[in-house]
Amino acid sequence: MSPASPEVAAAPSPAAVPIATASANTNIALIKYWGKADEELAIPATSSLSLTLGGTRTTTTVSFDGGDGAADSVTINGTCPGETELARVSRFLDLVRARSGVTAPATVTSRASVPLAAGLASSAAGFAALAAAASRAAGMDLDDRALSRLARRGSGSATRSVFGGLVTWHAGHDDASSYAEPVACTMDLAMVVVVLSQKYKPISSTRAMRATMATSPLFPAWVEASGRDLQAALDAVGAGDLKRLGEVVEANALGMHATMIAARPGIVYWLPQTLAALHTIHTMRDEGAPVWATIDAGPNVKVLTEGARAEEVAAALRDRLPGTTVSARYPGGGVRIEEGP
Ligand code: 2P0
Repeated sequence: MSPASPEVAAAPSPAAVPIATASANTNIALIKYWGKADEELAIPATSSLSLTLGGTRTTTTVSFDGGDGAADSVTINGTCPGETELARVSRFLDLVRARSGVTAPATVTSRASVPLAAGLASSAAGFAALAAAASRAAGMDLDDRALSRLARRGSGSATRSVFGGLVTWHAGHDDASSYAEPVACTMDLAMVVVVLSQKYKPISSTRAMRATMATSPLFPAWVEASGRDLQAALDAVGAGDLKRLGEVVEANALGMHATMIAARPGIVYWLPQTLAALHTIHTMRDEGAPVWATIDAGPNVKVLTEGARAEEVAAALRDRLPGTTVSARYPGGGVRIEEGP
Protein backbone atom coordinates (compact mmCIF):
# COMPACT_ATOMS: atom_id res chain seq x y z
CA MET A 1 0.00 0.00 0.00
CA SER A 2 1.45 3.35 -0.97
CA PRO A 3 1.42 6.21 1.60
CA ALA A 4 -1.02 8.08 -0.65
CA SER A 5 -3.65 5.35 -0.54
CA PRO A 6 -7.07 6.50 0.77
CA GLU A 7 -6.78 4.39 3.94
CA VAL A 8 -3.57 6.10 4.98
CA ALA A 9 -4.71 9.58 3.94
CA ALA A 10 -7.96 9.24 5.92
CA ALA A 11 -6.23 8.27 9.15
CA PRO A 12 -6.56 11.37 11.37
CA SER A 13 -3.30 12.68 12.66
CA PRO A 14 -3.56 14.80 15.83
CA ALA A 15 -1.91 17.76 14.11
CA ALA A 16 -4.62 17.79 11.44
CA VAL A 17 -7.46 18.51 13.89
CA PRO A 18 -8.24 22.22 13.57
CA ILE A 19 -7.95 23.52 17.13
CA ALA A 20 -7.26 26.90 18.71
CA THR A 21 -7.50 28.57 22.12
CA ALA A 22 -8.21 32.25 22.70
CA SER A 23 -9.11 34.48 25.62
CA ALA A 24 -10.92 37.78 26.10
CA ASN A 25 -11.71 40.10 28.98
CA THR A 26 -15.19 41.37 29.68
CA ASN A 27 -16.11 45.04 29.33
CA ILE A 28 -18.45 47.49 31.01
CA ALA A 29 -20.26 50.02 28.87
CA LEU A 30 -19.85 53.69 29.78
CA ILE A 31 -22.30 54.69 27.06
CA LYS A 32 -24.73 51.81 26.69
CA TYR A 33 -25.88 49.60 23.86
CA TRP A 34 -29.58 48.85 24.30
CA GLY A 35 -31.58 47.82 21.26
CA LYS A 36 -30.89 46.39 17.82
CA ALA A 37 -31.67 48.09 14.53
CA ASP A 38 -31.21 44.67 12.85
CA GLU A 39 -31.60 41.52 14.97
CA GLU A 40 -30.26 39.09 12.38
CA LEU A 41 -27.04 41.03 11.78
CA ALA A 42 -26.84 42.37 15.35
CA ILE A 43 -26.61 45.98 14.23
CA PRO A 44 -27.24 48.12 17.32
CA ALA A 45 -29.63 51.06 17.45
CA THR A 46 -26.85 53.23 18.91
CA SER A 47 -23.06 53.40 19.06
CA SER A 48 -21.53 52.67 22.47
CA LEU A 49 -18.37 53.16 24.53
CA SER A 50 -16.84 50.71 27.01
CA LEU A 51 -13.92 49.93 29.24
CA THR A 52 -12.37 46.47 28.95
CA LEU A 53 -11.45 45.20 32.42
CA GLY A 54 -8.26 43.33 33.24
CA GLY A 55 -8.31 40.03 35.11
CA THR A 56 -11.72 39.06 33.74
CA ARG A 57 -10.67 36.70 30.95
CA THR A 58 -12.71 33.85 29.59
CA THR A 59 -10.51 31.28 27.85
CA THR A 60 -12.07 29.15 25.14
CA THR A 61 -10.79 26.24 23.10
CA VAL A 62 -12.51 25.27 19.85
CA SER A 63 -11.71 22.08 18.00
CA PHE A 64 -13.55 21.14 14.80
CA ASP A 65 -13.10 17.49 15.66
CA GLY A 66 -16.61 16.15 15.09
CA GLY A 67 -18.07 17.22 18.45
CA ASP A 68 -20.11 14.45 20.03
CA GLY A 69 -20.60 12.79 16.65
CA ALA A 70 -23.59 14.62 15.21
CA ALA A 71 -23.57 17.96 16.99
CA ASP A 72 -21.36 20.51 18.70
CA SER A 73 -20.30 19.61 22.20
CA VAL A 74 -20.05 22.59 24.56
CA THR A 75 -18.72 22.81 28.12
CA ILE A 76 -18.78 26.11 30.01
CA ASN A 77 -17.08 26.23 33.41
CA GLY A 78 -17.12 22.44 33.55
CA THR A 79 -20.82 21.97 32.83
CA CYS A 80 -23.03 21.64 29.77
CA PRO A 81 -25.04 24.81 29.14
CA GLY A 82 -28.83 24.79 28.79
CA GLU A 83 -30.49 24.33 25.41
CA THR A 84 -30.86 28.03 24.64
CA GLU A 85 -27.21 28.77 25.31
CA LEU A 86 -26.07 25.70 23.38
CA ALA A 87 -28.22 26.70 20.40
CA ARG A 88 -26.72 30.18 20.50
CA VAL A 89 -23.15 28.82 20.44
CA SER A 90 -24.03 26.40 17.63
CA ARG A 91 -25.65 29.14 15.57
CA PHE A 92 -22.47 31.14 15.94
CA LEU A 93 -20.31 28.17 14.94
CA ASP A 94 -22.57 27.67 11.89
CA LEU A 95 -21.61 31.16 10.81
CA VAL A 96 -17.90 30.33 11.14
CA ARG A 97 -18.42 27.03 9.27
CA ALA A 98 -20.34 28.77 6.47
CA ARG A 99 -17.56 31.33 6.02
CA SER A 100 -14.60 28.99 6.33
CA GLY A 101 -15.85 25.88 4.57
CA VAL A 102 -15.18 23.74 7.65
CA THR A 103 -18.08 21.33 8.05
CA ALA A 104 -17.29 19.28 11.17
CA PRO A 105 -19.12 19.79 14.46
CA ALA A 106 -16.93 21.29 17.15
CA THR A 107 -15.91 20.64 20.72
CA VAL A 108 -15.92 23.90 22.69
CA THR A 109 -14.51 24.23 26.19
CA SER A 110 -14.79 27.57 27.92
CA ARG A 111 -13.71 28.74 31.35
CA ALA A 112 -14.19 32.15 32.98
CA SER A 113 -11.44 33.35 35.32
CA VAL A 114 -13.90 35.38 37.38
CA PRO A 115 -16.76 33.60 39.18
CA LEU A 116 -20.27 34.47 38.03
CA ALA A 117 -20.84 35.81 41.53
CA ALA A 118 -18.37 38.63 40.85
CA GLY A 119 -21.10 40.57 39.08
CA LEU A 120 -19.29 40.63 35.78
CA ALA A 121 -21.20 37.77 34.18
CA SER A 122 -21.28 38.73 30.58
CA SER A 123 -21.51 37.18 27.19
CA ALA A 124 -18.98 39.79 26.04
CA ALA A 125 -15.83 37.91 27.03
CA GLY A 126 -17.37 34.55 26.11
CA PHE A 127 -18.31 35.39 22.53
CA ALA A 128 -15.17 37.45 21.87
CA ALA A 129 -13.02 34.47 22.93
CA LEU A 130 -15.24 32.06 20.99
CA ALA A 131 -15.02 34.19 17.84
CA ALA A 132 -11.23 34.33 18.06
CA ALA A 133 -10.76 30.63 18.82
CA ALA A 134 -13.33 29.35 16.30
CA SER A 135 -12.15 31.57 13.44
CA ARG A 136 -8.51 30.67 14.09
CA ALA A 137 -9.28 26.95 14.35
CA ALA A 138 -11.25 27.17 11.10
CA GLY A 139 -8.23 28.70 9.35
CA MET A 140 -9.71 32.19 8.93
CA ASP A 141 -7.11 34.89 9.33
CA LEU A 142 -9.12 37.84 10.59
CA ASP A 143 -7.79 41.24 11.56
CA ASP A 144 -9.16 42.79 14.77
CA ARG A 145 -11.86 44.77 12.99
CA ALA A 146 -13.13 41.70 11.15
CA LEU A 147 -12.95 39.75 14.41
CA SER A 148 -15.04 42.38 16.19
CA ARG A 149 -17.63 42.16 13.40
CA LEU A 150 -17.73 38.39 13.78
CA ALA A 151 -17.95 38.56 17.61
CA ARG A 152 -20.90 40.95 17.19
CA ARG A 153 -22.94 38.11 15.68
CA GLY A 154 -22.51 36.13 18.92
CA SER A 155 -23.38 38.92 21.32
CA GLY A 156 -23.45 42.67 20.86
CA SER A 157 -21.18 43.53 23.77
CA ALA A 158 -18.60 40.97 22.52
CA THR A 159 -17.89 43.33 19.60
CA ARG A 160 -16.10 45.62 22.09
CA SER A 161 -14.21 42.92 24.05
CA VAL A 162 -11.95 42.26 21.05
CA PHE A 163 -10.04 45.38 22.09
CA GLY A 164 -8.46 46.48 25.36
CA GLY A 165 -8.93 49.70 27.31
CA LEU A 166 -11.44 52.25 26.13
CA VAL A 167 -13.37 51.05 23.09
CA THR A 168 -16.11 52.45 20.88
CA TRP A 169 -18.51 50.32 18.85
CA HIS A 170 -19.69 52.18 15.76
CA ALA A 171 -23.32 51.17 15.26
CA GLY A 172 -22.96 51.35 11.47
CA HIS A 173 -25.77 50.35 9.13
CA ASP A 174 -24.70 46.94 7.81
CA ASP A 175 -22.34 44.08 8.59
CA ALA A 176 -19.27 45.86 7.24
CA SER A 177 -19.82 49.18 9.03
CA SER A 178 -20.72 47.87 12.51
CA TYR A 179 -17.47 47.23 14.38
CA ALA A 180 -15.47 48.33 17.41
CA GLU A 181 -12.14 50.10 17.68
CA PRO A 182 -9.96 51.39 20.50
CA VAL A 183 -10.19 55.00 21.67
CA ALA A 184 -7.00 56.83 22.65
CA CYS A 185 -7.17 57.57 26.36
CA THR A 186 -4.57 58.87 28.78
CA MET A 187 -6.92 58.95 31.75
CA ASP A 188 -6.38 56.81 34.84
CA LEU A 189 -9.75 55.02 34.96
CA ALA A 190 -11.06 52.16 37.09
CA MET A 191 -14.36 50.45 37.85
CA VAL A 192 -15.40 49.40 41.32
CA VAL A 193 -17.94 46.58 41.07
CA VAL A 194 -20.57 46.36 43.82
CA VAL A 195 -22.33 42.98 43.85
CA LEU A 196 -25.64 43.30 45.66
CA SER A 197 -27.34 40.01 44.98
CA GLN A 198 -26.20 36.64 43.76
CA LYS A 199 -29.64 35.03 43.70
CA TYR A 200 -31.37 37.44 41.38
CA LYS A 201 -32.25 36.06 37.92
CA PRO A 202 -32.73 38.91 35.48
CA ILE A 203 -34.41 38.51 32.11
CA SER A 204 -31.85 38.24 29.32
CA SER A 205 -30.55 41.41 27.70
CA THR A 206 -31.62 40.13 24.29
CA ARG A 207 -35.26 39.73 25.35
CA ALA A 208 -35.31 42.87 27.47
CA MET A 209 -33.94 45.11 24.73
CA ARG A 210 -36.40 43.64 22.22
CA ALA A 211 -39.32 44.41 24.58
CA THR A 212 -37.98 47.91 25.30
CA MET A 213 -37.77 48.76 21.60
CA ALA A 214 -41.22 47.36 20.89
CA THR A 215 -43.13 48.92 23.78
CA SER A 216 -41.29 51.76 25.54
CA PRO A 217 -42.54 55.21 24.49
CA LEU A 218 -39.20 56.59 25.71
CA PHE A 219 -37.06 54.52 23.35
CA PRO A 220 -36.81 57.08 20.49
CA ALA A 221 -35.72 59.74 22.99
CA TRP A 222 -33.13 57.35 24.41
CA VAL A 223 -31.64 56.78 20.94
CA GLU A 224 -31.46 60.50 20.33
CA ALA A 225 -29.88 61.28 23.71
CA SER A 226 -27.41 58.45 23.29
CA GLY A 227 -25.72 60.05 20.27
CA ARG A 228 -25.20 63.25 22.24
CA ASP A 229 -24.00 61.31 25.29
CA LEU A 230 -21.39 59.44 23.25
CA GLN A 231 -20.03 62.66 21.78
CA ALA A 232 -19.94 64.28 25.24
CA ALA A 233 -18.12 61.24 26.65
CA LEU A 234 -15.55 61.24 23.85
CA ASP A 235 -15.01 64.99 24.30
CA ALA A 236 -14.50 64.45 28.05
CA VAL A 237 -11.99 61.67 27.36
CA GLY A 238 -10.17 63.92 24.88
CA ALA A 239 -9.99 66.64 27.53
CA GLY A 240 -9.02 64.16 30.27
CA ASP A 241 -11.96 65.43 32.32
CA LEU A 242 -13.16 62.66 34.68
CA LYS A 243 -15.98 64.73 36.18
CA ARG A 244 -17.51 65.46 32.78
CA LEU A 245 -17.08 61.83 31.75
CA GLY A 246 -18.58 60.53 34.99
CA GLU A 247 -21.62 62.78 34.75
CA VAL A 248 -22.53 61.66 31.26
CA VAL A 249 -21.79 57.99 32.08
CA GLU A 250 -24.19 58.01 35.03
CA ALA A 251 -26.85 59.97 33.14
CA ASN A 252 -26.65 57.57 30.20
CA ALA A 253 -27.10 54.48 32.39
CA LEU A 254 -30.02 56.01 34.28
CA GLY A 255 -31.59 56.97 30.95
CA MET A 256 -31.27 53.40 29.68
CA HIS A 257 -32.98 52.07 32.80
CA ALA A 258 -35.69 54.74 32.66
CA THR A 259 -36.39 53.67 29.08
CA MET A 260 -36.79 50.02 29.99
CA ILE A 261 -38.76 50.79 33.15
CA ALA A 262 -41.20 52.56 30.79
CA ALA A 263 -41.62 49.41 28.67
CA ARG A 264 -45.00 47.65 28.94
CA PRO A 265 -44.77 45.66 31.11
CA GLY A 266 -41.91 47.53 32.76
CA ILE A 267 -38.49 45.90 32.99
CA VAL A 268 -37.04 46.68 36.41
CA TYR A 269 -33.60 45.19 36.99
CA TRP A 270 -33.10 47.19 40.18
CA LEU A 271 -33.46 45.86 43.69
CA PRO A 272 -33.91 48.04 46.78
CA GLN A 273 -30.14 47.71 47.39
CA THR A 274 -29.50 49.13 43.89
CA LEU A 275 -31.20 52.35 44.88
CA ALA A 276 -29.40 52.36 48.23
CA ALA A 277 -26.07 52.03 46.39
CA LEU A 278 -27.00 54.88 44.04
CA HIS A 279 -27.78 57.15 46.98
CA THR A 280 -24.53 56.17 48.72
CA ILE A 281 -22.58 57.03 45.57
CA HIS A 282 -24.32 60.41 45.34
CA THR A 283 -23.45 61.10 49.00
CA MET A 284 -19.81 60.14 48.47
CA ARG A 285 -19.70 62.43 45.47
CA ASP A 286 -21.13 65.29 47.51
CA GLU A 287 -18.29 64.63 49.96
CA GLY A 288 -15.78 65.02 47.14
CA ALA A 289 -15.09 61.47 45.96
CA PRO A 290 -14.75 60.95 42.18
CA VAL A 291 -17.51 58.33 41.84
CA TRP A 292 -20.21 57.87 39.19
CA ALA A 293 -22.57 54.91 38.87
CA THR A 294 -23.43 52.71 35.95
CA ILE A 295 -25.81 49.73 35.93
CA ASP A 296 -26.23 46.98 33.33
CA ALA A 297 -28.89 44.31 32.80
CA GLY A 298 -29.03 43.33 36.46
CA PRO A 299 -29.19 44.85 39.94
CA ASN A 300 -25.44 45.33 40.53
CA VAL A 301 -23.79 48.73 40.47
CA LYS A 302 -20.43 49.58 38.91
CA VAL A 303 -18.66 52.74 39.91
CA LEU A 304 -16.48 54.70 37.51
CA THR A 305 -13.60 56.27 39.40
CA GLU A 306 -9.96 57.30 39.20
CA GLY A 307 -7.52 54.37 39.11
CA ALA A 308 -5.31 55.84 41.83
CA ARG A 309 -8.30 56.10 44.18
CA ALA A 310 -10.09 52.86 43.31
CA GLU A 311 -8.98 50.90 46.40
CA GLU A 312 -9.96 53.78 48.69
CA VAL A 313 -13.35 54.03 46.94
CA ALA A 314 -13.82 50.25 47.20
CA ALA A 315 -13.05 50.34 50.94
CA ALA A 316 -15.54 53.19 51.50
CA LEU A 317 -18.25 51.34 49.58
CA ARG A 318 -17.61 48.14 51.56
CA ASP A 319 -17.99 50.14 54.73
CA ARG A 320 -21.17 51.93 53.68
CA LEU A 321 -22.90 49.05 51.91
CA PRO A 322 -22.68 46.10 54.29
CA GLY A 323 -23.63 42.73 52.80
CA THR A 324 -22.25 43.57 49.38
CA THR A 325 -19.12 42.26 47.66
CA VAL A 326 -16.94 45.04 46.30
CA SER A 327 -13.91 44.76 44.01
CA ALA A 328 -11.74 47.30 42.18
CA ARG A 329 -11.06 46.53 38.50
CA TYR A 330 -8.60 48.20 36.16
CA PRO A 331 -8.38 48.46 32.36
CA GLY A 332 -7.21 45.30 30.61
CA GLY A 333 -6.19 44.04 27.18
CA GLY A 334 -8.08 42.72 24.19
CA VAL A 335 -8.46 39.28 22.65
CA ARG A 336 -5.43 37.01 22.78
CA ILE A 337 -4.74 33.82 20.86
CA GLU A 338 -3.31 31.42 23.46
CA GLU A 339 -2.64 28.51 21.11
CA GLY A 340 -3.44 28.12 17.46
CA PRO A 341 -2.75 25.95 14.48
C1 2P0 B 1 -23.89 47.20 27.15
N1 2P0 B 1 -25.57 45.57 27.86
O1 2P0 B 1 -23.67 48.15 26.37
C2 2P0 B 1 -25.33 46.93 27.50
C3 2P0 B 1 -25.79 47.70 28.68
C4 2P0 B 1 -26.27 45.43 29.08
C5 2P0 B 1 -26.66 46.79 29.47
O2 2P0 B 1 -24.62 44.78 26.00
O3 2P0 B 1 -28.51 40.50 22.75
O4 2P0 B 1 -25.48 40.43 26.16
O5 2P0 B 1 -26.29 39.37 23.08
O6 2P0 B 1 -26.44 41.55 21.87
O7 2P0 B 1 -24.44 41.98 24.45
C6 2P0 B 1 -25.74 43.23 27.24
O8 2P0 B 1 -26.22 42.80 26.03
O9 2P0 B 1 -26.88 41.40 24.31
C7 2P0 B 1 -25.28 44.57 27.00
P1 2P0 B 1 -27.04 40.67 22.93
P2 2P0 B 1 -25.62 41.57 25.22
O10 2P0 B 1 -22.95 46.55 27.68
